[in-house]
Amino acid sequence: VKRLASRIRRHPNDTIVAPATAPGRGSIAVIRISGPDTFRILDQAFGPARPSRQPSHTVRLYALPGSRGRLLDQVMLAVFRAPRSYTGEHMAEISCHGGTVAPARIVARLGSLGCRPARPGEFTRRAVLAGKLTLSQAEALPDLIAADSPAAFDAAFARYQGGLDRFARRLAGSLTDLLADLEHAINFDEDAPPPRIARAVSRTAAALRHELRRARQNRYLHQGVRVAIVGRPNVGKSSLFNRLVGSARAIASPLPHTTRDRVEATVMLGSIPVRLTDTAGLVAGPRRGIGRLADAQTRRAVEDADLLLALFDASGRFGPHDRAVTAATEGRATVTVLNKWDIRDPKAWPAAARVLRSTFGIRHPASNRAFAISCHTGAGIARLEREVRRLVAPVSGDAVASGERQLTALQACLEALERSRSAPTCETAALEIRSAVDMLTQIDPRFPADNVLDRIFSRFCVGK
Ligand SMILES: Nc1nc2c(ncn2[C@@H]2O[C@H](COP(=O)(O)OP(=O)(O)OP(=O)(O)O)[C@@H](O)[C@H]2O)c(=O)[nH]1
Ligand SMILES: [Mg+2]
Repeated sequence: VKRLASRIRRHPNDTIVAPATAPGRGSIAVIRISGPDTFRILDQAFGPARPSRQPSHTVRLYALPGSRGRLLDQVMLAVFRAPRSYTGEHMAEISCHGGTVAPARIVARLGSLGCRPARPGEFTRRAVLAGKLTLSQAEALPDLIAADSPAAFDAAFARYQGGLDRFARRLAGSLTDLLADLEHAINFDEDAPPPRIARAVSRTAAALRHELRRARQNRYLHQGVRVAIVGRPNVGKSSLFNRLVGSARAIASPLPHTTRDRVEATVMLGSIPVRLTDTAGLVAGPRRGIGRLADAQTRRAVEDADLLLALFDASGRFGPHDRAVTAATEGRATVTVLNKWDIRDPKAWPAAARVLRSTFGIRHPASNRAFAISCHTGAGIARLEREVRRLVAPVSGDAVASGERQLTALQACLEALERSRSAPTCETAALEIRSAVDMLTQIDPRFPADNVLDRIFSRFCVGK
């Protein structure tokens, strides 16, 4: 009852109006109106023509009279009766002449007859409250509209079509089955979760981890990806930066500590905008003065980056400063790069790839191959670029999530599953799995809280 009451209270009953097309010159502009008084207001606005008699889901041509007998504009009117409309309410769309005058006049006229100007995203907000769209579907809309490449559009459209709802439902279903299984084990007084359940949890966690990776990568389509080049002083970071950017943007010199500030440039890798950062060299041990400031900048760049290029010098031996680099990149998505391959020291680097891993125990989730390059001759640069491209490329097929809210919930779900894997007893494992299911249901709550709705719809345009 409480839920119902809050739903009724929140269910708006005023009638809203807004232009749905971008302002400026265009052949037509569309004005939307939604709410219980839609047809009363239209009848008053359109005079004897009486749009309330127009059948639902039809379009008619009207001359729209103004207040003093003059015509405001000639328009097409599409009407939609509740509940078969975008918002679930009575709705109409007026297509008038584009530009600034006609739409403003019509909105003002409808306003004078009792409509309120809609807030950003308010039509979609009503659609969500009426159960026409889930929150996740609604959240895909701004990305759909802002997409500036076909790949970005397709990814957002897949989300708009409800990919996440299906994924979350499937996942919640299999976790609920697991819970039943666990409760059965509890009844039989088993201490630790039986191996078959542990295996099933691992499988589910792996599927979720895979999906999260896809989702993060699809996010790059909209937001771009941040790639930072790190390495000890003088390994050729600025030289690589210039190679990748295609011009001498950063100063490269034989002296160590040439670069102090972060230097940034954006390059396109396929359909993905890449924000590339050149950093000051990392060294082992404490630093003073400008060095310390430079070091702080570099560490911030490392933290901000989605992908790191860890650069080493193949012409010399791996030293303590390199160890500072491997420490900084440990556990991060990193591509290992051996530069100065043209003057490499075969004694120091017998083979590029596996050496770093086996000798120094570097483990990077993104790539376990090392790339030999020369910024002087250009050798290996194209291969390195291909690898970066591969790592940040959008995943084909419809990745299901990519809003911050969904990613956070899926990540929390994954963490609960991981905790349940190491749970000592059936009871604690069951507790964690139950909280994992809760995280999934939070993604698309049937009755979203007002502050969640406010945050989401503040990103929308008026009229959407
Ligand atoms: N032989 C050879 N020299 C290189 C290569 N790449 C860079 N260098 C040289 O190495 C020196 C250092 O290059 P930078 O690009 O300034 O190195 P950095 O890592 O940015 O150095 P800091 O900013 O001081 O940390 C320069 O003299 C470059 O010309 C390469 O592939 N082969
Ligand atoms: Mg430099």
